Amino acid sequence: MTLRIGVIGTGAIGQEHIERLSHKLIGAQVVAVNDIHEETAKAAVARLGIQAKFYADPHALIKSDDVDALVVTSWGPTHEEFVLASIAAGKPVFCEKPLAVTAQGCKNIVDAEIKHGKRLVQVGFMRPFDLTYRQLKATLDNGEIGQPLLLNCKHFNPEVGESYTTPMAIVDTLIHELDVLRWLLDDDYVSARVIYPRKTSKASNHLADPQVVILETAKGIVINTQIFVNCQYGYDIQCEVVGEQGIAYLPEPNQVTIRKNAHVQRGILMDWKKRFIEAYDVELQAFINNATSGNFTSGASAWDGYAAAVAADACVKAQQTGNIEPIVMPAMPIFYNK
Ligand code: NAD
Ligand code: ISE
Repeated sequence: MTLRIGVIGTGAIGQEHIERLSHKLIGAQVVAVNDIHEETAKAAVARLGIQAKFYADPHALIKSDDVDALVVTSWGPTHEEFVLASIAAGKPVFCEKPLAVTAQGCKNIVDAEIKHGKRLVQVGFMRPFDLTYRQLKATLDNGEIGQPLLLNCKHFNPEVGESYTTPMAIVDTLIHELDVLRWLLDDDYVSARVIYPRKTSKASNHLADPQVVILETAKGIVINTQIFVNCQYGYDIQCEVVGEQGIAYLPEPNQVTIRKNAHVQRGILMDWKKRFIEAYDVELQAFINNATSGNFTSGASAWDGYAAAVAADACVKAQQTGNIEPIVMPAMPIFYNK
């Protein structure tokens, strides 16, 4: 069976996902697209050489009998509306992060999914599918460095556009760490604090950059994450776990090492698309398999999206107050037990 997919939002990651669904992965076909910019959607369809109908109305696309499942890759503030409409139509939906821009928005989705009675939602948190994070998790789970005590992480981007603001460092960027570290440590967060170091001259007036977020978990692990989205030199994701018996580092992406002219050199990626390219492939193949079988056995759930958003809300508050803000995570409903 071929899963007929409708894509809402044909910008950067929308086009990446359409390409992998159409030309790389197995069992799916993109048959419908929507974007508020009609020309963007039509140009993407032409460039990628696919047969997909343009729908001016995203809700008509969601309801269409020609569409079995949805991929939502529009701007974050639109996600809640489109995911709720997909659940109302009883159709599986892959939604890029964030699931919704507030914890309450994610909770509305969780409630709708539970009411529907069957899992339909997968969130685009791809890092748990990434080989390097899986290697790091296996090292921790094998007890190779003993109990984890302390983490030092970095989420660095070379630059961001003018529309990027201070809270986006949390809801757009740190949200990946909020998801993957909860999975890596099998733990939940209990508090957050944000510190603003000296500001880079490369950041706009409406962006504090870099930022340091300090999270504490229920097991007492302290996580120090530096977010620096105008670092200039590369797209650099780092994670160092200090344990009772040693330190484990997230492996660097594979790059050739060159020894030349009295230097040892290794490249650093500049683009998020390349750093996690395999993880995006695996997560979307998982979605095709989940949606086709009707059994969501892998990938981030709506509850995972909600958990990250609860922590993100506290981090945004901590940005504003300068205080240590509590993170109170309700117990997971049995519905989401894996
Ligand atoms: P983008 O701006 O390149 O594309 C977004 C597209 O959505 C645009 O074409 C825009 O016209 C369209 N759009 C906006 N409002 C719409 C609406 N109401 N109806 C239909 N289309 C609408 O942004 P992007 O970088 O592709 O990001 C899209 C989403 O994907 C964001 O939520 C972002 O956080 C997420 N993202 C995730 C990753 C990841 O690593 N998982 C990477 C990049 C982006
Ligand atoms: C982008 O929105 C993503 O989600 C990428 O994974 C992230 O690392 C990048 O910083 C964001 O802009």
